[in-house]
Amino acid sequence: MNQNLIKSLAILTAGMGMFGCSSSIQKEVQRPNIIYIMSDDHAYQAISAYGYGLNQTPNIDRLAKEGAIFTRACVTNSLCAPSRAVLLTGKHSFVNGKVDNVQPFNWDQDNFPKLLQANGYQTAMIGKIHLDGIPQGFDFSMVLPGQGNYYNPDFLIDGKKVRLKGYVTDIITNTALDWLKNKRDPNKPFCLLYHQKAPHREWMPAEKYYKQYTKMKFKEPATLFDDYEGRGTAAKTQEMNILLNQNWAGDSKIYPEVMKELGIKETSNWGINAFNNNTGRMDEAQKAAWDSIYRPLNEEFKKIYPSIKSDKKALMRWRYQRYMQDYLACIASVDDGVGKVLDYIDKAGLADNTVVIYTSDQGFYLGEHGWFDKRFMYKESFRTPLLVRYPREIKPGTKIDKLVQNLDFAPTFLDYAGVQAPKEMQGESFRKLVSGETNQFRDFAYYTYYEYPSIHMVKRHYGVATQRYKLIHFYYDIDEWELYDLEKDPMEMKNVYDDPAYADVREMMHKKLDYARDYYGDSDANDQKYLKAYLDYQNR
Ligand code: SGN
Ligand code: CA
Repeated sequence: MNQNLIKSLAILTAGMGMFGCSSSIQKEVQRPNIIYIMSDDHAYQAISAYGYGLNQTPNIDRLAKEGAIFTRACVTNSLCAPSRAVLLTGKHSFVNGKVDNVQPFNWDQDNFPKLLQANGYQTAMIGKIHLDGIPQGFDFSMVLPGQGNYYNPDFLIDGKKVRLKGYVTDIITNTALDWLKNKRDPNKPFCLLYHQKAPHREWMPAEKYYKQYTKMKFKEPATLFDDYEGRGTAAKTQEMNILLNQNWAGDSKIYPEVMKELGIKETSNWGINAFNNNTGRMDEAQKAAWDSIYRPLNEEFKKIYPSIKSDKKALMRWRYQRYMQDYLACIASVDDGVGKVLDYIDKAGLADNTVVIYTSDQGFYLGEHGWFDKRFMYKESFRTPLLVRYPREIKPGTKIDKLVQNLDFAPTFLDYAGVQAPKEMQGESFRKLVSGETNQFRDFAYYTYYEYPSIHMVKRHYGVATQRYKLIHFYYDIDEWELYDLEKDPMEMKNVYDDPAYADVREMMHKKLDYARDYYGDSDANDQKYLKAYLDYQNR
């Protein structure tokens, strides 16, 4: 018999009782399909199901309503390419080798799509992957080269470059829908990786949404004007400040000629290029629509700039609003795409047997501590949104507060597919946790970050988090420890590492950290190895 046609059987026994099926009834079920939806830099604060009140994401919220929301899901390394390597391999960065955005990724190593493929699944990857080389493990792949572009983007279709007309988020969604409707083999279970580029910098929204969002005003986070008192050198020396480090043209969309007129110097030497490249890809109609909104916005700015230019707070406030308008407008298109895919699988009768996941490659700062970007093990970038719907096993309205990580995706998906995870995979399946069959899960999360010195200047660090505490070590050109009490100080404003009242906690967390490093096979020698590789790469 054709291996690919063999449908594995699963026995549904206890646990089905809560969905109205008698536990005595044994039912044969097909292996589930998997739709893994991942966006890029989507902060959980910008998903309405998380309750921050910033924006509305009704379609993503459906997953929380009809399935589960994870309130403390987190990543192992808060950066794009490393996060994707962890997703695919189920191994920490220092094991899969992709520790930062610059060093190469080895596609020859094992990954979960390869294993699903070998076990009869049809697999596809559509959208951003940000890992060089030809993707392995997919029957079909259509990916953006590198970061990709928002307007009229280039794609690599099974390795061949084509330029497609339109808005990137819509193109990725339409391609995913087309694959689901017309390209896949209905006789096989499938695994689709549907990866948006949005809402990555420089936040270029679709016409429908910039028209709406540029008129909106958003609430400011409590720590927008943080002075980093109570934190260490790393928080004080980063380059992620909205006022100081966002580009005027590239990020805030101030036209270069307007900057000139107002005497504004661009923040970085690529800010104006970024603006020109992004708008330069538009065709005449796209550009005219863009200008019809962003030109008047620039005119408005010309009027107010003289009165706020020496008022740092007012400038920060203006730039924060500008940032949120474009960032959240990008998310509106992402949310529409999720709605279309959910509608399709519901109408096609696939809903019951499809695990749908929504997540981001990491979290993001939306003005907390005055920041944008990610990288730190601090809350907003360490956490990532995670919502999962699988009607056959997950009760609607489930909330999970365990420290599930992106490291756990590969083993979880293999578990759903009935495929044994290789013992080299370091994550843990959360299938039974989210179905309610168990409430046991690893009680810590281990984290590493390597890309320094680099853009945003976030120092190298590693650390361990538990539900209650977080211990971080910043190294290389400093040697500083930070300890946070997440219950008393949820915004992580006060490092209590040297507070005598926390002596016992400090010792306990050091033990946890030693345990975690040992458990995953990390060490100072690893840190030095990757540091040397990075510096060699930069000086090559
Ligand atoms: C670009 C961005 C940075 C971002 C990195 C990595 N600047 O360099 O802000 O941190 O990508 O992002 S940009 O103005 O050139 O877009 S990641 O998501 O790919 O890791
Ligand atoms: Ca990212």
